[in-house]
Amino acid sequence: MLSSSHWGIFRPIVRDGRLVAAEPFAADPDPSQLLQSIPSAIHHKSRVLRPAVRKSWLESGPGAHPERRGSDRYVEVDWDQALDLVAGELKRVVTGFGNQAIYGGSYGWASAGRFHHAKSQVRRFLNVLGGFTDSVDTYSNAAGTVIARRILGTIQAIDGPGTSWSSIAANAGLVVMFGGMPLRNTQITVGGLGEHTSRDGLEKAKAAGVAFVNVCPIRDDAAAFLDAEWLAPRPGSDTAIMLGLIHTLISEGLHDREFLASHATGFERFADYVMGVTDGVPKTAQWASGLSELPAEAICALARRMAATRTFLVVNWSLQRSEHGEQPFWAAIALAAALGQLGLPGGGLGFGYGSLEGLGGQRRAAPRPTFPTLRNPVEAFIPVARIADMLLSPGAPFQYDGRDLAYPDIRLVYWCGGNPFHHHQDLNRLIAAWRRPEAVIVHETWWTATARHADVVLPASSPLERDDIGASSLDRFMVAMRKAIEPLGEARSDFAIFGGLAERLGLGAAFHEGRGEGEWLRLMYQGARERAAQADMQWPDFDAFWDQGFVEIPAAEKPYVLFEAFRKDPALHRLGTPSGHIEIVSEAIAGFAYEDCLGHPTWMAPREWLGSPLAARFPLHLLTTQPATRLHGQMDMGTVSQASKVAGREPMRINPADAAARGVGDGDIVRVFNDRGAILAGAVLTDSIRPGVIQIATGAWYDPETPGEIGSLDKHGNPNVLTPDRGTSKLAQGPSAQNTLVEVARFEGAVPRVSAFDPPIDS
Ligand SMILES: Nc1nc2c(c(=O)[nH]1)N[C@H]1C(S)=C(S)[C@@H](COP(=O)(O)OP(=O)(O)OC[C@H]3O[C@@H](n4cnc5c(=O)[nH]c(N)nc54)[C@H](O)[C@@H]3O)O[C@H]1N2
Ligand SMILES: Nc1nc2c(c(=O)[nH]1)N[C@H]1C(S)=C(S)[C@@H](COP(=O)(O)OP(=O)(O)OC[C@H]3O[C@@H](n4cnc5c(=O)[nH]c(N)nc54)[C@H](O)[C@@H]3O)O[C@H]1N2
Ligand SMILES: [Mo]
Repeated sequence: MLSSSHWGIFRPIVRDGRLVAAEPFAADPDPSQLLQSIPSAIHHKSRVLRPAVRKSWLESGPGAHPERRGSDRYVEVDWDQALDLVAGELKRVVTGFGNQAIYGGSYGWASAGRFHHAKSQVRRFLNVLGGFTDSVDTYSNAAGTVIARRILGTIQAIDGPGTSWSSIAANAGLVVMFGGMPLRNTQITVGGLGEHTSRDGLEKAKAAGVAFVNVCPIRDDAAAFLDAEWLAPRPGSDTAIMLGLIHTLISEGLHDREFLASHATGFERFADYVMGVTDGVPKTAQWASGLSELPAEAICALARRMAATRTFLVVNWSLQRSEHGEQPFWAAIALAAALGQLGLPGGGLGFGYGSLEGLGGQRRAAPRPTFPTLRNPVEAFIPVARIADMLLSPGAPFQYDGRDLAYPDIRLVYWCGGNPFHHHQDLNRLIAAWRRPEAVIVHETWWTATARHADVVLPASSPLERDDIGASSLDRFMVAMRKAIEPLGEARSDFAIFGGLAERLGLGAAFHEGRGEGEWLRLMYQGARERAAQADMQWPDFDAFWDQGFVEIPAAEKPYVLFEAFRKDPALHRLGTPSGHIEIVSEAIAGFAYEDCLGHPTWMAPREWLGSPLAARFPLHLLTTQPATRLHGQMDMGTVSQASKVAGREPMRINPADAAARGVGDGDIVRVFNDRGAILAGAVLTDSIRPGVIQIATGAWYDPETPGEIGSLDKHGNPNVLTPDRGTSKLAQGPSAQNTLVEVARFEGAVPRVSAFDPPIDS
């Protein structure tokens, strides 16, 4: 019997009704350490066991004391009372303000199963109710996705399939990694996975003689066995480096004029910008050196080396999670076009090979079971990371990808399967915004910070407490996730919760169509199986699949090469752009006349980076990277994450020189602060990080010293207390978490106890 998670398929070992171990799937060559955390997390004291209502709200009704969200205690109620309350609230808001007043964007990763996919469940429910204000794009890759759609006409370079590692190993001489290739991130893929292949892909490329260059503020983001050359730029300077590389290529006649003429549009005009014809500033290697602090000779040498050999560029998603985050992706596309190797085996580029598992895997496209979410009649939406702007400024205008829009007036926020108090930037600003709606309803499995800022919290069962099907488009295995234990406390699946609400609202049949969990799983599997048969894949029937535990989709016979067909015949295989070519100049974007996203890749200094005046007061650049020991905030209470804490706080990696200048020693508790807030963290000294930069992973549960208070010290180390809440630009409006300057000091006070995992319930 199997189950699955975003970090791997596993075999649950159950004793006396308790999960005692999660054994790695036998076919996985490189299973994730995160599996070890599952048993401790499933039975952790921080589970939400019963429906709970915020005290002031229960006593005084909807909207009462919104400033107590975060500090109020909770009262447990029975399911009937909880569902009556939520159904009544939904009715009140829809009747009084219309469906647009419900924000159901509900961003978040939830769990791996395709039926109990929380976000699909909440969407279907709210659509049946008449619709809701939704969100578009992701925190992962908003700027990258929007720019790639416009420049390449597809997001395949971001979402895969990308050029296979096997093609790179066989054909490339050089891999240049902007943002490294951190294997910690490839533990994960959305929807779960049976096979971790990134380490093997890298090892084979190395064994085949491929050389690696790591352009990254953090050395060990490239595995030691790669023996990569380390170039350690200032964070946020990649666009300048790429322009400097292109300048060198043009100056030395190393750019591929033929490819640029036949497959790209606008290179001449862009070249005028690069050479300084249009603005008097030639983007030389020397110029790029001034911004990035990489030696100019290293930039020139890298450009020559790239042009002289088959080169693959890996650009991680992290680079676009910053102000003007569209630019490094656009500049990377221009650089790859100038090198002229897109569509050749082992050449070109791929985004996110070090962001997720599976982008360079060798697989066949196969159908996946999906749960139908139906149509949303409400047209209002926001770019996902603009949530605080929306709540704080109803009616205010904003721009997005060529459209002029306005923020809707939200009265009710519904969250199911995500954690904005983990994922959003500038949490103190979010706390202020979160006081605006009259009701906040959250389904959660654990008492996360988001649950602690809700009015009604409904306990969602964990994946081990229900039947499901696990599948990901980036993996070859589809898995029968069979219920292993009974739900803890009174937890119910999101499907059951929405079913109960729909019944109360007279919408039961429209929501569940008379089917229970088992019938939905059968229907979803059969739909995918029929589509598979049309593609000549024979899958067992549902009962055989359920018995067998998984379906394995054979690997593709030959390596995949991104843009191969387009390269061979750009007229027949036009890109989905207006020109059909790679748009190094985009007339459409130029036409929007955004001052923060021009018609071609452009260097624009961010407001907050080591090159800005603010660095005089806050001289350290904070990178908030993905955590090696958990998935975002998930499993922070688990054994693997807990073992990584330093003095009970989230580790902060700092260069020994920066630490010495502040009298900070290894293992010290430090206060990390800027004008937006302050957190405690535990110092880890390492020369793997360049001076001037510190690293704190996301995901430590927000734990304010004074709950509910704006500006309270976070005792635990959630770096989103410190990050800025700004859109990348008017084009994508993505999150720009990486532009954060801070200062660090030894913490001298009495050390407060971490209380993030204590349920806020009076017994
Ligand atoms: N500073 C900074 N911030 C970042 C990032 C960064 O790089 N820097 N990265 C961003 C990125 S890329 C992302 S994707 C986001 C991630 O942000 P989120 O996806 O919001 O983070 P998770 O912790 O995965 O939250 C998922 C929640 O769903 C709950 N859950 C799991 N299964 C179920 C279920 O079946 N039902 C219900 N109702 N709930 C369930 C989990 O308990 C968990 O609390 O964070 C973003 N935030
Ligand atoms: N273990 C684990 N893996 C995960 C996740 C997790 O929570 N845990 N989350 C998953 C999710 S949702 C996503 S979207 C992906 C995100 O994947 P990414 O966004 O790619 O991940 P990060 O760890 O933020 O960044 C990767 C590396 O980029 C480098 N970097 C940061 N800023 C700069 C810069 O300005 N210039 C250069 N050259 N390098 C820079 C940092 O050294 C960092 O370690 O990760 C996924 N993988
Ligand atoms: Mo993400």
